[in-house]
Amino acid sequence: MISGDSIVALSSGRLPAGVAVVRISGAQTRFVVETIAGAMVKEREAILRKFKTPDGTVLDSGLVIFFRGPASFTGEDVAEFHVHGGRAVVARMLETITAFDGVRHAEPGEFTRRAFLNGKVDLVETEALADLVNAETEAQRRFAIRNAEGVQSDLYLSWRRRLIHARAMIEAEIDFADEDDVPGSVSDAVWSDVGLMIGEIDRHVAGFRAAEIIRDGFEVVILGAPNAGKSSLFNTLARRDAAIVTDEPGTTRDLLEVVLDLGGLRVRLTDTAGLRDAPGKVEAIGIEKARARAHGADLVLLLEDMAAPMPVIAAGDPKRMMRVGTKLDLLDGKANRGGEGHYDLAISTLDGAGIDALLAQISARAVSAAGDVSDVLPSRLRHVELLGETTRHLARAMEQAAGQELRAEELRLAADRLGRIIGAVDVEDLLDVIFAQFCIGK
Ligand SMILES: Nc1nc2c(ncn2[C@@H]2O[C@H](COP(=O)(O)OP(=O)(O)OP(=O)(O)O)[C@@H](O)[C@H]2O)c(=O)[nH]1
Ligand SMILES: [Mg+2]
Repeated sequence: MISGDSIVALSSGRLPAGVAVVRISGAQTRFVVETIAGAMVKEREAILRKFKTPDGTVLDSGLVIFFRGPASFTGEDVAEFHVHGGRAVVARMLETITAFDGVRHAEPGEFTRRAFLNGKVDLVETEALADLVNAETEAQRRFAIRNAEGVQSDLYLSWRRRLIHARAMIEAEIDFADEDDVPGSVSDAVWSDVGLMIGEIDRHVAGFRAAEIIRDGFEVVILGAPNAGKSSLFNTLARRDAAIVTDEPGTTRDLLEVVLDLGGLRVRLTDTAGLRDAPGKVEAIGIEKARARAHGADLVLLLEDMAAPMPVIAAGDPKRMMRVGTKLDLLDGKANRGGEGHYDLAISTLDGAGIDALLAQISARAVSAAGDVSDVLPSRLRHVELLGETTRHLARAMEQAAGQELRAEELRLAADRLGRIIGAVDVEDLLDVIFAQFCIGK
């Protein structure tokens, strides 16, 4: 995919828009700017120009900015044309630029891929850039921007440096084994540091669930008997009629999902089929799906109609479950029909009672599960897997019986795994997977 070609793409968002940014990167950039903008422009300054095709037809007028490589995002010569964001303007601009020899449309993530290959960003920063572009909530944005600026990479680099140092010490000890100038206390200090590092990596990996909640969302599933008011609550929280509500038990059959932004955190809310025995065929499948979804959820809202309680059995961790009594309005304010403390919360979707309190509780649980957004956390399963391999090699290196050579080799393998996370070590096989996460133009 990488070649001597220059690449061009619309790098800004959906058209039509006020302004659109067409970006080009590669050796042809200069020539394209000279031709389209009429003459070369000063570096790193926004210059207003008329943009013309090579045969002199005016395309548009707008700003052009030229970044000379290697001081650019990709490390190559880069230019941005800021044009009016009309579909025809952008189409004609792209058509004109790709008509130049050696210029073609960029593939998804290709600008960032060039930045990586030119050493401008490492792999973890690249992944964080993808997260930043896709961030929808404030927590996602804060998490992604810190990692894009290298906080996570710095942690892995510091561990890797410590391991390289440790190995150098151990190998020195091997080389000078018959001489007395490497005191035993050096290797003791090395191994105790390696032991500490295993603990540090394990604690870091334990934060992955929190990172997943920030990135993918806190998963809330609504469960309960038919007619308990699940879909009514789902619609109230979604603030639209996303699910069908009727007084007929068994209305909802499939899983329905909406995404909410609660206090800056992404929350995925799922409505499910009412749980009951001996349902019809379709409903039975729906109930099966409901139970499966609830099983993996961060929080289950177990709904019960307080005016007509129909207890259902929902297995699961009680800490991840909230009992919600519904249809409070039918009880003349007498909640807790099931006895004192039977419900964690009573609500009515009819008059809105208890809804704010419910939202506050969901939000509080999501915030506590996501932890502190400023923590440095592994942001991909890929990181967790390689960190797991790192600690396995470190644990083997700690086995005293193994002999110094083997132990030093395990240190090398551990440092290599850390290197693979940031892309400092051969990762060719990973690149297609990682850059495919991007849109075209990034
Ligand atoms: N009075 C009152 N009625 C409610 C309330 N919430 C829901 N209902 C009514 O209860 C009935 C069932 O509501 P749904 O939201 O469809 O219940 P469900 O749990 O999704 O039911 P299934 O999809 O069949 O499992 C409808 O007639 C609703 O109008 C409430 O807070 N107060
Ligand atoms: Mg329903």
